[in-house]
This record gives sequence, structure tokens and C-alpha cells, in this order.
Amino acid sequence: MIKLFSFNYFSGLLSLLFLFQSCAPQPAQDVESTPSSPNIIFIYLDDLGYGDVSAYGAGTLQTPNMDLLANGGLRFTNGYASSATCTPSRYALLTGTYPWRNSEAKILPGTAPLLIDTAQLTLPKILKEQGYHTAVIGKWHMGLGAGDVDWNKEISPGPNQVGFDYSHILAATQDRVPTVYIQDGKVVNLDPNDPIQVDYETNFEGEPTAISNPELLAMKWHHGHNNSIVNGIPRIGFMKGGEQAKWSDVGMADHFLDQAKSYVGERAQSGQPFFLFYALQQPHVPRTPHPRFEGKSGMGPRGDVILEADWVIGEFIKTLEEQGLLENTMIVFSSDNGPVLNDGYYDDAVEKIGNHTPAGPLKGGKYSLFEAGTRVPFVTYWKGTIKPGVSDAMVTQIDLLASLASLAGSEKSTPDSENLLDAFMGKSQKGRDAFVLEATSRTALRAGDWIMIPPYQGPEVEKNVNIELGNSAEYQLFNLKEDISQTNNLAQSNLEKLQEMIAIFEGIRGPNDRQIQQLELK
Ligand code: NG6
Ligand code: CA
Repeated sequence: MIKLFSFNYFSGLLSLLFLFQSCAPQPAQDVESTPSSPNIIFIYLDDLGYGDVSAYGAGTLQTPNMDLLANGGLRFTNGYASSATCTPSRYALLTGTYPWRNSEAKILPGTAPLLIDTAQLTLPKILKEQGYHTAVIGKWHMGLGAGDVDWNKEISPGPNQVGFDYSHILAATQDRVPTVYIQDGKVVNLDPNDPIQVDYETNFEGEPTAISNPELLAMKWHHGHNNSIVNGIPRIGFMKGGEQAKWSDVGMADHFLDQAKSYVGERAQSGQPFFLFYALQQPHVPRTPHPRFEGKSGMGPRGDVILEADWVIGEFIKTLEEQGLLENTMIVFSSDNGPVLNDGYYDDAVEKIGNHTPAGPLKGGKYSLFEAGTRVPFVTYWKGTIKPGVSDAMVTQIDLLASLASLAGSEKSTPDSENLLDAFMGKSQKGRDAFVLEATSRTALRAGDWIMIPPYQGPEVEKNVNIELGNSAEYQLFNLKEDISQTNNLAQSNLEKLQEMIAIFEGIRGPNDRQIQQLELK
């Protein structure tokens, strides 16, 4: 058994060095040969795994349009989301800040208040200052309002108060109420005579739920997801009213695609550069492919919605091409966290997976501290400017803030975001040295080729989702270059490396932080 290392002179010095490094202003990148102020688009999937994209070479699913980006751009093999769940990842992406610095950055209910402080620096704010028009279309899941939202009035603060000129979103997740689209703070198609009410604690009298009226269900729940029923699908949370405003689940992909296409169409006419955060809902549960894609993958709805998302991406790229935008647009393609098969509904994802490997060679999945939780497909694509290739540089979604700010001519940054523009442009193979990843309020350190997971209490495997979480009574240490699947724990045999990793980890997180986290988990 390895003892916890106490704060000593060595780790103290390292902490100071780290603090100094992370607070020091980052030098501006040399972007002389890079055209400035291109349009910037994030195509951001929800729960898409490292092995779900065929260009990543692992699975049996064919994703030709995602491959078009991955093979025509720079495909990162060490690209990380900041967290193994959605809300913290999205928070980090937009704010350039480690999600574990904000104790509220956890999977949020649909009634949660806005997670980003309206005074906080965000990437869309920086880009706006640089003359960009900014928009978010798709899944938000970072809270709305101040905790007491009246869904029938203007909902604020929200995306439009943290840097977006335009927003057309779903509030939380496809499996959480309210099941309506919200545009610039207003519920779309709301009938004032049929007001919306939402509650995550108590049902509204007389409203059917998955428990009271199982005969109304078109999709069965496995765990959670047994509150209000919308379109035959049981959800998380209770909702009443708003009949006319409710979205069509099978039409959601087309809906957001139409939105994204019209947005870029309008912006192309304006001549002003734009930033679009296009956050697709697939393949998160409930998986509801349009009938055009039903049965197409042979893997059940999870495979079908990935093919649907792939088609959507193809259509969207076609639009960019038609509008003459492709040569002047930097596209970042990634996912908010790793894959999961059974995430709460009976939808054949487990039964029909066949030989497909959503996590590729990686261990774990969504919710996990192991690699598949946070290492995701990560591609930068810019026709004619970024040379197609593969990069092994360690890059994270937190770094997009400083890097894209730099691309747009701004030196603004945050202490956590590193300016890796040269790596994103393929001009350098040098990425980050160290990164503290997060999974359901636990953290681990990736530094160089190594990953160190501190001891955590809790189950080794989450039984419902059947995913190895990374919890262990012992420290875990893996050399990812030699052991990408994390099968060989070297903590006992390489004490020197372990000690070095703990010192770096404590330097970033602070020496007492992990113990506090552990107490919270009990
Ligand atoms: C979990 C849900 C899961 C999914 C997840 C959020 C249950 C039992 N599970 O709490 O289905 O909604 O939250 O996923 O309710 S995420 O990708 O948005 O983080
Ligand atoms: Ca997600």
C-alpha cells in the first residue's frame, strides 16, 4: 500500500512553479502565415466515443462525413474533453476554465440556473470583441435563468448574456424537461393559453408519468427516466402544458440542421466573420433517429443516430461549400465526453453492438476517469490552410479559448487555457505538458505519456451503465504510450514516477483538494 505523500519542499516548489506558469501571460502565437479572422465553427457531438468515428480506425460503423473532416484535416489522437460528462465539459469549452474549479459544474437538471457567471470571460465574448457575430445552435445544458425560471416569459440570463448574439437551443438534454426549443430566451411556438410548468421534485396533479401510465410508453426506461412522458418517451423531470411548443424527437436533427444552414447562409451574405457553436444532440439518449435512418446501422438506434449525425454533418459541409465559406472557416469537430451504451433506456444499444467498439482501444467510457471518459474524437479542419494529417500532441477543449482568441487576433486568455494554436494548425507537434481531467467530481492527472489516478472510494464498475469508473483503493499509474488500454498499473513498480505525478497534480489542484473531493463522495 502506498502512503499519501505529505506536502514537502519538493512538491511545494513545484506548486509554486506551476502557479507562476499558469498565471503568467501566454505569449502571442506567430500567426503571420495564417489568415486572420476566419469563421470558426464547433461541431460538437454528445457522447460520441473515440472509436465511433471510422477515421479513428477502431469500430465497424462507417462515418464518411466525419471522416471527411478527420482525414481532410488534422486528426488528434490525444485530444481531450475536459470532463467525462456534459455540463462540465461545455463549461470548460466556453470559459477556458477547469470545470472542477466550479463546484456547480455537474450534470444539471433542466431547472438549474445559468452556470457561467455573466461577468466571466468566455470564448464568444472574446470573439465578439474581435468583430465576430456569435451563435449557439443545439444542446446547451449549462443552466438558464437565476433559479426561478418562468418558462412563459423571457428566460434570462442565458447564452445571450454570456457572449452569444443568437441562440436556438434545447435547455438541458433530450431526456430532460422542458422538451421545447428556446430561441434568444423565448420558448419557440409557445401558446400563451397553455403555459409551461416544470418541476424536478414533484409531479403536477393528474399528469401521467412512466410509473403511473406505463401503457403510454413507446420507449421503455431502464434506470432513471421515469417522470413525465413526452412523445411516448419517459423523461427526467416533470412538465405540464406547452403542448404546441414541444419538439419532435425524430425531427430534432433536421431542425437543428435547418437552423445551422440558415444561420451560415445569412452570415455569408453579411461579410462579417462568425462563430457558430453547433451542438448536436446525438448519440445521447433517448436515441430517436428520423425514420430515414431507422435500421440503417444494424446496431439499433445508437448506431442509427450516429449515421444520422454523420449525414447532418455532410449536409452542413455542403452548405458551407455552396456558400463559399469552406476556405475561410476553421472547423473544430469533437465530442463532450466518451461513449455509453445503456444510459437509461432499453434501446438495443448493448444487444446490437456486434463488433463495434465505441471507445476504440480505450478503457472505460462516459463517467469514467479512464481514458474513454475524456479522450474523444478531436479534429481541426480548414480547407486549404490546415494540412491534412495526424497529431499526437496533447490538446484539450479548455485550450480552444486561448488558441482561437489568438487566431482572431486577441491575446485574452484564462489561467487554465493554453494557447496551442500552432498545434491546432498543424505547425507544431507540441501540445500541453499536463492536464487534470475530471469525471463526476473526481480528477486525475495526465502528464506526458503518463496518467495518474488517485485513490477514490466508490464502485469499480457502475452497474447500470456497465462502465469501469476508475475507482480504486490504490493509486493507479499507466504509461499510455505503451499501454493505451490501461491494463498494467505501474504505481507500485515506479514509485519515482508516481511521486512526480502526485507533485504535479497537487501543484495544479492544491494539496488538500483531493481529500475534500473524497469526503464529498462518501
Ligand atoms: C444522467 C442520466 C443519463 C444522462 C446523463 C447526462 C439517469 C439515471 N441518467 O443522470 O441518462 O442524461 O445524466 O448526460 O438519469 S450528459 O451527457 O448530458 O452529461
Ligand atoms: Ca454528453
